[in-house]
Amino acid sequence: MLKDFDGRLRQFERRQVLQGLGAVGGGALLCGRALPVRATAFPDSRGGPGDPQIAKEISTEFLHAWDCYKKYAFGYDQVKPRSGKPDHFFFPKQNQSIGLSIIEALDTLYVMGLDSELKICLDWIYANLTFNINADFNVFEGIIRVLGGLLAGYLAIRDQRLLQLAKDFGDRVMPIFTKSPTGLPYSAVNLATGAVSKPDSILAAIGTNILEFGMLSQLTGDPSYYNAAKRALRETYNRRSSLDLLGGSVNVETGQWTSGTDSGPNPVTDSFYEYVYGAYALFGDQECLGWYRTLNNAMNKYLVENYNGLVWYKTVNFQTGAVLNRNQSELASFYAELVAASGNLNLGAAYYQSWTKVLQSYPVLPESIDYTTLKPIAAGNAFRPEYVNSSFDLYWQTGNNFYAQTAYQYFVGMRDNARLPEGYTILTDVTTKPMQQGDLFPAYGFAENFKYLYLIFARTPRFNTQSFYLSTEGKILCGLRPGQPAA
Ligand code: DMJ
Repeated sequence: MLKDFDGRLRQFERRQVLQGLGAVGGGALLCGRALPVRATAFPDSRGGPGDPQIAKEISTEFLHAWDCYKKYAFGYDQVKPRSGKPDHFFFPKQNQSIGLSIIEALDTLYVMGLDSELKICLDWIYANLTFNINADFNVFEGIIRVLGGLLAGYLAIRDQRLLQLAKDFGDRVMPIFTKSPTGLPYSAVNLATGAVSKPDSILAAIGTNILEFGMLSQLTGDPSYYNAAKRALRETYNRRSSLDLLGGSVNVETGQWTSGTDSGPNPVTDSFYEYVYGAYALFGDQECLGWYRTLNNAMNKYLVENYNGLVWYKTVNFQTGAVLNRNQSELASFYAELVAASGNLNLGAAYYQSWTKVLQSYPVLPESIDYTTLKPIAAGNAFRPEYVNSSFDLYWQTGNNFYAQTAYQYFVGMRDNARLPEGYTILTDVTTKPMQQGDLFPAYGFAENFKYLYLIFARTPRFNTQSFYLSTEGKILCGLRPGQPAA
């Protein structure tokens, strides 16, 4: 019965996409790129049936982190595991939280089959979550974490209350687009009054919203969310240089670039390209695919370089292509999977190999390196998920067990160094022995690291390994199967 109901719902959603989103052409995917169906099983046991024992190890560690949050900070945004204190992520000045870790964890709890924990979270959300908060709100983080979390939660359990909260949140954030003279979004909005602020927006903030806003359009039948997000991408694309490169930030009121630095997949751009391509992968938007191809080709021409046998993305002036630095942020390591998914498996595999080489020296990657020496520039690690994000996607794209093995290596590095008697933590220095531990568990740890790892090794009827799409925050926007039993 549940299956039939889900089938009808999906049909309904498809109609909404095709009718509601004018931008999406006929024959569009309902969601996610279809992965190639493999004729044969993977060469070893990790491919076909997965590895339930490793999956169990991973969910056990997830629970180790989760129990600490529950004990010391439930209902707050994050936990400080060493001091046993809560942490406010969005509204520290107001001393206020919105239960961010709970929102971030919803679909992870679902795919891991942790149903009693999921129920506790849902009860908390229905009783407590409100967005009527009179304070400036960081929209980049808010959209990928809060809106994405509520949507993924809804896609997992199909409770309308989650969708209503997502819509309420989306409506409160919409002024970032509608109040902007250029259509490029402001970086902050007051959730209670709709007042916008911070007009100098970095590329990540301008372009990391079409997946969540598009899904909101798809689920509500209101195309305005998707159209606003797409306009921002178009406005950015139209401001590219004659080399087809982009600067780093724009004043959304004047429309002028405020930084002419193109750092490729590194900050301040990072997930921008992921979302230009994602609009095609998730919604079948061919125009966005064309934009991605143009921009990515230019990066291949002016940014990609082979240095001492490893592939990296240098940072350049977007108008001249002149090299500005050869730093590489760990945040960019997700780009290995994206460049592979979009058609260049050789480059994606090579970029992953570059980061794997660094992982051999530092079992937890430093925040950033100078790739001419492979030495850290910033020696901490904020419990970063980007490398294992690539492991996960490359594993499912290729069926190559190398990606499962290196993901496991990443897991061991994390467990050996970031684990506390209670919970997990960020690291302040990965170059010392033992590594220096900080005192924070970022909420995205419940959305990303453990989920990517788990979904490499687990096989659960709740997740469709043949067709899925995860956002930059690890939210499963396609591929969840509601109403299924746990693994
Ligand atoms: C997460 O919020 C997301 O992965 C985002 O895209 C980049 N930064 C963090 C994790 O490092």
